[in-house]
Amino acid sequence: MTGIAKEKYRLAYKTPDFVIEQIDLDISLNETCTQVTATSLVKRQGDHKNSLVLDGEELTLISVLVDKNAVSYRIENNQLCIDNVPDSFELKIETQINPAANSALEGLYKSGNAFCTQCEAEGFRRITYYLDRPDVLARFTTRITADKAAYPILLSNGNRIAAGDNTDGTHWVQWRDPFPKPCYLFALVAGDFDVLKDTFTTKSGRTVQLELFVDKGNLNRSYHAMSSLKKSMAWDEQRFGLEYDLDIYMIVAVDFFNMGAMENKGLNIFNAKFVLANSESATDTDYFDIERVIGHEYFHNWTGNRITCRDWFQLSLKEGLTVFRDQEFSSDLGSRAINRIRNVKIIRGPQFAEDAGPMSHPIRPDVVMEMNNFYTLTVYEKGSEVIRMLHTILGEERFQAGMRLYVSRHDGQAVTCDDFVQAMQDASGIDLTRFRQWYAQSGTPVLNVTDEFDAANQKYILHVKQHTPPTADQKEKSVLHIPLSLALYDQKGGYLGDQYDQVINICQDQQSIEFNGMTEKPVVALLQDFSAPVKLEFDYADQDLLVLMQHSRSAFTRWDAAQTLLNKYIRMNVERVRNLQKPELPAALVDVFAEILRDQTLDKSLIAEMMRIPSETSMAELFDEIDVDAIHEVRCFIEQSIATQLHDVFVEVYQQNKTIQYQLTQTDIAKRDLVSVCLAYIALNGNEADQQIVSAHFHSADNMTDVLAAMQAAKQGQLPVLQEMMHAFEAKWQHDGLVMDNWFRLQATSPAADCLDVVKSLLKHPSFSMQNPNRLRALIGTFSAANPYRFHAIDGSGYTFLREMLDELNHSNPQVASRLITPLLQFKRFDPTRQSLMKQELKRLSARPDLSRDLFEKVSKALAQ
Ligand code: B3K
Ligand code: ZN
Repeated sequence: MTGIAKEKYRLAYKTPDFVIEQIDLDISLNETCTQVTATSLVKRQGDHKNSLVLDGEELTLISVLVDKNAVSYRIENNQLCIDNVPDSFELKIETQINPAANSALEGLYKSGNAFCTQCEAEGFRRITYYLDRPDVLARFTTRITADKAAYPILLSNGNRIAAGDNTDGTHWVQWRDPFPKPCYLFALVAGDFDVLKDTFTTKSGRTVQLELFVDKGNLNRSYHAMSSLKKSMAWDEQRFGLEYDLDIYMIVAVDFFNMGAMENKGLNIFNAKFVLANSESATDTDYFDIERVIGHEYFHNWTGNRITCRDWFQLSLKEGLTVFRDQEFSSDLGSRAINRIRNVKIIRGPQFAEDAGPMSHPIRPDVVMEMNNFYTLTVYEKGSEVIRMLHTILGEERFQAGMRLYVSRHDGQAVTCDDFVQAMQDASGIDLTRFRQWYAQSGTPVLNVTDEFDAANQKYILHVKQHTPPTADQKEKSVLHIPLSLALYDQKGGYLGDQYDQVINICQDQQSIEFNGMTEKPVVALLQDFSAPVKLEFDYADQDLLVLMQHSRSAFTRWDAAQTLLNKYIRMNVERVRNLQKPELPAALVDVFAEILRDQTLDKSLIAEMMRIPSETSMAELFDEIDVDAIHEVRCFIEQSIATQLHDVFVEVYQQNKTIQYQLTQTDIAKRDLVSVCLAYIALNGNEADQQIVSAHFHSADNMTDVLAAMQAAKQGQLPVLQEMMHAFEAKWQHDGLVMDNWFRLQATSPAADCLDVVKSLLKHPSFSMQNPNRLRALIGTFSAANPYRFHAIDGSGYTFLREMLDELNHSNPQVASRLITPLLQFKRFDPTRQSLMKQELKRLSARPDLSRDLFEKVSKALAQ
């Protein structure tokens, strides 16, 4: 294994022995030999004689000076140790690095022709020796020198304070960031870009320069990102009262990036996927995601940058809160219900799976080997659910008072999740003692609810029990504070009033709730808006679910009732298929779908969401042991039954909603969403006329959403027209990797028997590259995570393929490898044959003496189960 795989514990936190208050970086860029000189003011903290110990990886050390004098030092386990340093001194360190050889995309690296950096979590140590921890806050100046012709634009954090030309064809720019920051927020970019400029006037009247840098020729794809940035800045002022603080805000889009984007102070670096869009090349979902991610990184300026994490175990302090903020941003600007539905799907699907697997951890983990492994759905998405519960318990007004207190108390500090909850408690006066357990406990709690109707006394009683099953990391679980939102309806779906629409605080393992004045047994909508990230067990009668689906006041509840009803039939049919019986679907269920489809009062995106059958991966979460074949068969059966029985309705709704000319409006986005769903069902029938509709949709499309809807439909229905569409698409877009990702994804999710062979052959496609994380995710990631039917082929070929890919990526990009491995880690959920095939591949990986720390942590946890 490379490096030392040592576990770090949250409770072992110690304040740093030294602080660095000021660092001046002088960086002379060169592809293979970049010179870095770091001059820092170092101060001893507290009464001790400890040596100065700095982190550094993949560095060539040239010299170390303390107060301008050469000193002796040691390099031990990737750390530079200097003994007997003064209490306060100037430290000057010269190092060399090789950005061209940096395929891990951490630290300073080349993305195409540009230089860029990624320092979170622990990448700054690949630039220079430093106290690479988030609780050391320094003021940075950065002087960059580079060849002027190749790199006319040189960027870093803060304000540009000086620049000049040298006689050797190089030039330099110096930047100063006035805000003290941890080194993970440092950034540097050098390259030749097109730039889109704009300004934003803050609520106090300051003008901020906005600059968006994209690859040459991409300016026509940058406008949406800029308008998203301005919307984010305005929204944060309106909803949270938070104003931007520097005079300039820059965003750079790069092609090679391990994640979505990075919130470096004043200089965000983005995966181009979350910047570039025009109607021809981007889907409605791409547009939405760009706005969301631009918002997310911008919101970090306060929740992350001005107030940061004391240590990396506190990651959810900034990520959970910032995801909550970006979700609220999307909901305030668009449809709250649709946003909620999509976010809840992520929690109930992959997050619940993570919590049930070998990597299960609390939103504030206790033990970490490789920090990059903890940028998880649990820390981000469940973390945001925890913030959302606080919001539900406190209400908007008190929550905002809590935010104001948090900001005023901790601005400029590196703090903990406890500090955040304390501010919420102090501002609201609400005791959050039990609530804090959400930070400490992993796993998915189960809320078991039963009801009782006492006609004689006109009482309706709900009995609620909570428990959290043990997880891989934690056997003992305790009681949580769970906000349970519920509402009562009468048997015909009439709303019984606000007094029966409430949030109940469940704080004990068993609790009963009584409602008086009930002349008939009501229908209860439980866990409205998914008020807590829990699994709900309640034995709903079909009839009650139908009432909620058709009459609930909440769009979310309508969708949720439809899901619950579908889930009942999914469970039942998987059982039937396993017992070699034919699957079946009651006619009444299909009738309800017909009614939903025709309902003119419903939001069209809501109809689309209600008509979508859960994916095979989310269906899997309904079962302890996953039977991929039965699940596939049942899903196909349900889709096919609805497609056949409602064929004419789909055609009718398709025709009514097809948009003519592309417009990025809520109404048209919803229409295209519904049209895509209809088209997929139409393709499942696949007769001559249906194929004609799909083909015409493709050829008449003036935007990427419609193009892909046609291709997706043709793929799902395995229509002959698919070939021609795929060729046309490839011919048109092969020069554009981002757009081609859609093409790779389509083939990676094919239900066809030769899917894996096709995926393997695509590894050699000219648009594919093993170096580009977007391509890797689109082809290999999609095949293994989103095509369970083919990935889990009983001959183990899918597993071997993924392991071979991981073998290759282990060295070149361990972070991406560690993301791609997820489906293999879940082996315990499968039948014995598949389990042993999957384990065999994991064992092969674990036998490698050079396994990266990233993969080692996951593989060893999985095998230890
Ligand atoms: N903070 C970064 C993620 C860094 C991931 C490091 N492996 C992006 C974000 O959450 O906004
Ligand atoms: Zn974030």
